[in-house]
Amino acid sequence: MNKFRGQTAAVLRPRSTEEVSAIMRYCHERKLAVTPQGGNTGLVGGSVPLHDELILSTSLMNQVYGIDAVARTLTCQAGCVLETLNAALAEHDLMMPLDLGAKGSCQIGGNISSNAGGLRFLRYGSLHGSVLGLKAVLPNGDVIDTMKGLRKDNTGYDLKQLFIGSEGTLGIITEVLMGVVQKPSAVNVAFLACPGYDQVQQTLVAAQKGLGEILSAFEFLDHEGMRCVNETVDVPNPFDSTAPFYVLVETHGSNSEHDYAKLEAFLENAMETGCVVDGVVAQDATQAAALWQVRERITEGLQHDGVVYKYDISLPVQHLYSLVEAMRPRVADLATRCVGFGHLGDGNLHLNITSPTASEELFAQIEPFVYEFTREHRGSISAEHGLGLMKARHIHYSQPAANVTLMRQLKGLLDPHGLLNPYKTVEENPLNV
Ligand code: 2HG
Ligand code: ZN
Repeated sequence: MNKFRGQTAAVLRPRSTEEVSAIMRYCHERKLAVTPQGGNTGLVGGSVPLHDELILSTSLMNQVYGIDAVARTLTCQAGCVLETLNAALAEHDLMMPLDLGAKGSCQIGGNISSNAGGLRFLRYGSLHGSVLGLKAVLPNGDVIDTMKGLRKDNTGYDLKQLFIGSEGTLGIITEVLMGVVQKPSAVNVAFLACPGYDQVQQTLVAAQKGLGEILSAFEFLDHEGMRCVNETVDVPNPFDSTAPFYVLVETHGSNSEHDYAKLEAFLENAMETGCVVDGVVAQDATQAAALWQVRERITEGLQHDGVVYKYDISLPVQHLYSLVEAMRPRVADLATRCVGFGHLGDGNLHLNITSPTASEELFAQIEPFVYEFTREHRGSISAEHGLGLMKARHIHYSQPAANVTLMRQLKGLLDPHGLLNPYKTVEENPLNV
């Protein structure tokens, strides 16, 4: 994002849990700080060293140990790239339960450390549910091993959960045992235009009702998001005329004709009730991929404007877009664009405001307003990207003081010298970056 610039004396590239353990033991004895780094695709600066931290890169830890097609599990090292894992699983008609735009370079260890959500969370759920086990190296070099691969195991605290979403501040994930899912033999994609946000919400309700268990994604973007991909990355609007909102609906199932008929019936109904004013259903995989491009390339498109102020907010669906509506007049004279898009089915808004160069005046219109609005509506200031460096000091907007105290106590217990990914997540950032 050209926002977080770090420096380091050395990048360490271990190949095994044992090597990571030896590194951490060494660093612990000498009080050397370490920033773990996976595919470096995060959006909140979580993998950037701030002062003189060593980088521990997981990129050489890229072995797939095995796929169990009966138990539906995959065992691998943390540095495996998400897309590579999907390619290996495809041979068994299986796939990973998560998918995100960064799939070509993000690593599974980083996905789990940041508890990445992505495009199909609606259907396959959180990594807190689909990670069945992992190995994590603690700051003192000890190895926590939860790799038994059992789906049910109620013996004491579920320790692996500590490392899911803690952004490499409590331990370094080195090996992973994932619960994986059936690769759907029937995938359908529809792209819809809606006349207003109320109609977008009604379309979501209709999709949940009419498509039920085959609904695998419900993504939305506003007209500013559409204009951005049209102008900056040459992705065309599938429709001749523009609309205030667009929705991408996807189904994953096992019977193509049956799913297609369901999707058509849903669409017909949505058009009859006026929730949808225009709609197209992909006729083949190429067309489906082209429709996905409109949604998936917004992040890249925004980058073309220069500086991007990026927010990843959880809000109740009915209040979700009012944040964009409240923000737009505040930034109108200063920003290039103010775009709202995201995972509507999960109540997750991506609010992005762009400008040619960094502007304090613009920033003052955005923060703390965006966080105050989120707190007022009982939302979360980070739905899926994490706190990293960018939002660590704002944790109070989404967590009560006693929760933050317990988090800091846990950090102190596992990492008494504060060596692992310092200044991130639950720690105050001394530089106020
Ligand atoms: C997405 O859903 C990513 O495309 C990135 O989480 C969101 O750029 C963003 O704000
Ligand atoms: Zn997202």
